[in-house]
Amino acid sequence: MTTKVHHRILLTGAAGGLGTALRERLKADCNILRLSDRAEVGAAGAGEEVVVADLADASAVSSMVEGVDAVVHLGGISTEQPFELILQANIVGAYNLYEAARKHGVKRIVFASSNHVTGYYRQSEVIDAAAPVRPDGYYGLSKAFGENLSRFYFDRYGIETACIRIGSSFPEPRDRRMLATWLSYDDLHRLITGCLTTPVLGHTIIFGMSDNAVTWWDNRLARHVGYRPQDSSDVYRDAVYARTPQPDLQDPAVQFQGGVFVTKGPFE
Ligand code: NAI
Ligand code: 15L
Repeated sequence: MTTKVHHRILLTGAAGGLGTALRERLKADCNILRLSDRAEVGAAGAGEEVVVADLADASAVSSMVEGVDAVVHLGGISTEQPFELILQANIVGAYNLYEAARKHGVKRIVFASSNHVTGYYRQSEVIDAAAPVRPDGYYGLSKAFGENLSRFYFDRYGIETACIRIGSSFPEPRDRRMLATWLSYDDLHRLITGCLTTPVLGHTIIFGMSDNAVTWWDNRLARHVGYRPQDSSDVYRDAVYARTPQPDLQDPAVQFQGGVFVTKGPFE
């Protein structure tokens, strides 16, 4: 058996789509996988622990984090929503997580950021991690907060974080936009493993996409993570074109990288 870099890893958002997809895969990266969510994740299996916690509850988050070596933080609101919902889960929740990590000596975190941090770049632009953020809503703003929060905790306390700006991680690309943004579950796991195991991570922003021919994102500033995607949206291209209409180039959802997220709100 190979030696695992981390003994116990905490996976937040374990009841969600990506949490469910990663539950088995992440067992290769640790001896004990602690699963947490405010929703039901089911009984703990072999090599698993379950801790129910709302990210907005600082005391519950502290207990959730105590005793873990690394965190894969997926928990939170994952779509554009009214600010109050985003505030509690994604902003207060991220603060609670990093405070708990500081108090309990956690040294490395993988943070599920999002392409919506830069959703207002155009689909005709290619950006890297040094490009200024251009969030496309409250959700994207909350992920930008998480990126800055984690940079502060690295600069001040040395907690290393990889902010993965995940594109669209689903079993298959659903539309033409996702031919550029798609990230397979296996590639997501490869990317997280790279972030968890690279000897020196620092504070790193990396775009989470598979090896898609059409891309808006350049990961040259994160080569030290050692991520080599093995899947590609290209195999779905003909099928996606056949079942989706010709795009309207006047539609903001077609102009901007954030897609339909740029059309959500206001919420009054
Ligand atoms: P999801 O919505 O399926 O899962 C999120 C989980 O977080 C849910 O199980 C939910 O119960 C939990 N959660 C929400 N608020 C919480 C709170 N206050 N306390 C505790 N748990 C809470 O989302 P999905 O697709 O699994 O995404 C996981 C993460 O990756 C999210 O942070 C999302 O923003 C991010 N992401 C996902 C992308 C994708 O394509 N699936 C793309 C970009 C980012
Ligand atoms: C996200 O950040 C969302 O969590 C996910 O549900 C998708 O909508 C994805 O972005 C996307 O941009 O396709």
